[in-house]
Amino acid sequence: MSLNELFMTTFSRIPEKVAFYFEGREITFGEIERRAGEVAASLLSLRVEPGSRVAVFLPNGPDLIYAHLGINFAGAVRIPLNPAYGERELNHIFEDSGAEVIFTYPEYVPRLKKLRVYPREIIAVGEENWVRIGGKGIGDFLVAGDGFYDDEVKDSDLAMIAYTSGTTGLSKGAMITHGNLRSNIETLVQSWGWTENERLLLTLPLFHIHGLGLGIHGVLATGCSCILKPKFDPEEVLNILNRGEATLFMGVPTMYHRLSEVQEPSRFDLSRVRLVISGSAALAPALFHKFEELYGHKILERYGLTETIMNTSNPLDGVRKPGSVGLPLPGVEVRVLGEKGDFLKPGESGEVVVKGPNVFQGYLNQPQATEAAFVNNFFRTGDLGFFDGDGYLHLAGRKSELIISGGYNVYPREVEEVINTHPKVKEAAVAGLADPELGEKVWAFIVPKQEEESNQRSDNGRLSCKEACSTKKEILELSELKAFLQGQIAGYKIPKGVTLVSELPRNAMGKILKNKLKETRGR
Ligand code: MLC
Ligand code: AMP
Repeated sequence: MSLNELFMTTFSRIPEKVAFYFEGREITFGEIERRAGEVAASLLSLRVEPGSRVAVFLPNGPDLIYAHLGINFAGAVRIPLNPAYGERELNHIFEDSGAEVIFTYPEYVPRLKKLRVYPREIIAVGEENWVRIGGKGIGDFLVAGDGFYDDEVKDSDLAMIAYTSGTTGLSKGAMITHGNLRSNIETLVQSWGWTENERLLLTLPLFHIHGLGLGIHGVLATGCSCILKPKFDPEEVLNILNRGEATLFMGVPTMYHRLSEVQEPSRFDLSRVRLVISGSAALAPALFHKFEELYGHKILERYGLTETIMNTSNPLDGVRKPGSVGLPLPGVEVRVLGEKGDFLKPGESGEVVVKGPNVFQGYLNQPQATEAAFVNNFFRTGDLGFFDGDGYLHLAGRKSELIISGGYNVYPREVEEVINTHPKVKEAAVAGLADPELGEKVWAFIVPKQEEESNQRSDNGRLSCKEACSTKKEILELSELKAFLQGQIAGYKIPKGVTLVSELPRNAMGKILKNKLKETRGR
């Protein structure tokens, strides 16, 4: 059964029921089916073939949902994009994916038209109508298509290409099938006791697997209702939960941190909430305990990746262990691999590898990276961890330098490459520093070009390099660097701080010693 068929069973069962409450609007399952059918029929009239790639560059809201579903209903492959992406990210994704069509808001169109590469058809999604801006001029996009969906789509067909930050400095498109997404959401619905009677409060961004593959897909698979928000606001979330309007909440640890830091948390009674779930980054045991103390809920932590959707989860009914990401989900094989390629025993640490119907098909246009990502049909997550004696997985770091800031992944190389193009920068290294709210924050260590001048001047007995580097504001202001990066890369990748250094510490092989750099920040 494809994802389309799974969702169609909900639409035909409860067409009158409200699926989404969004900014004062109520959208029924029947309305979603009608709007998605229209989008699908309209895409076909633009000669979008099954398997073609179509991007969605929209913020949270019903339009994003109609676009995503409509693309799959047409048999095409959707590419979710963060509206915060800058020129560099977008040029690469359009070039790599060959996306033919893009759904976006009219106000984003000028940004797209400035890019080196963009899709042949831009669909400007307006309140009244959806306008097609393409090679053949401007016209109405939507045609009637009630009830239309491509019922020939199979489990093995691609449903989504989700771009994940890449170690090489450019993101990679993870190819995810209908079967990957369908099997995973069915498993999660079972594991978390998620039924039609639930009401989900969803404040996650809908362009990542967490908000989309769990949140939206969960609503469409179960037929539960969802209060959907444009963004996360801790007071608003607590007020909604306090009023008993939602029974289920899912978020990243930064959200739970903010929920635990509000003034007078005793104002809020969360006893009518059934379940709160955390993932995308490590939930500190101290936060698990604090949240339980304040609100009486043991947060259920689970673990996933864009490439595999969800792998493990703490149990609904059994023990939820703080500091552990729980047990492998039914049907998902999770093992820990040793240095020699052998599977390790409980208590032994190695790389976490995953096999199952949830595992993606590889990276688009990247046969080498795909080959390197698998060993004996197991996907190498790059996460390090071990199983305890009860079969619970504990994560303990990563093989790569990946930074996870507030649940968003940032690869240092990508940020370094852009910083290195700044005229005042000689060389830059980016690392993650521990942060109580974000988990890790992006930080840049920069050797400024001026330093060479300073060195020369110090030869003449004037300003020494040490002095020049310590008066960093004179050389490169953080605000100057931020302004330079803005528009090129998404805001969450922009360093929260800069430390100017006279050189980057390296080992004998010339590799930058990031841990040593982090120590220079004294953290
Ligand atoms: C926003 N900003 C961040 C940031 N989020 N900076 C660092 N790290 C982050 N996570 C910056 C913005 O660029 C902006 O900067 C400023 O903060 C305010 O932006 P905002 O949009 O108002 O931020 P806020 O609402 O506070 O966002 C915090 C957050 C958000 C925690 C709500 O980051 C978030 O929704 N995170 C969830 C990410 C997620 O869904 N990950 C799932 C990946 S899938 P400026 O300078 O421009 O003002 C995955 C698999 C799995 O990992 O297992 O789930
Ligand atoms: P992404 O590529 O954005 O899908 O992020 C996937 C990464 O998020 C994983 O490889 C992990 O490093 C991290 N992650 C997801 N869930 C958890 C969790 N519960 N605890 C720790 N790390 C997590």
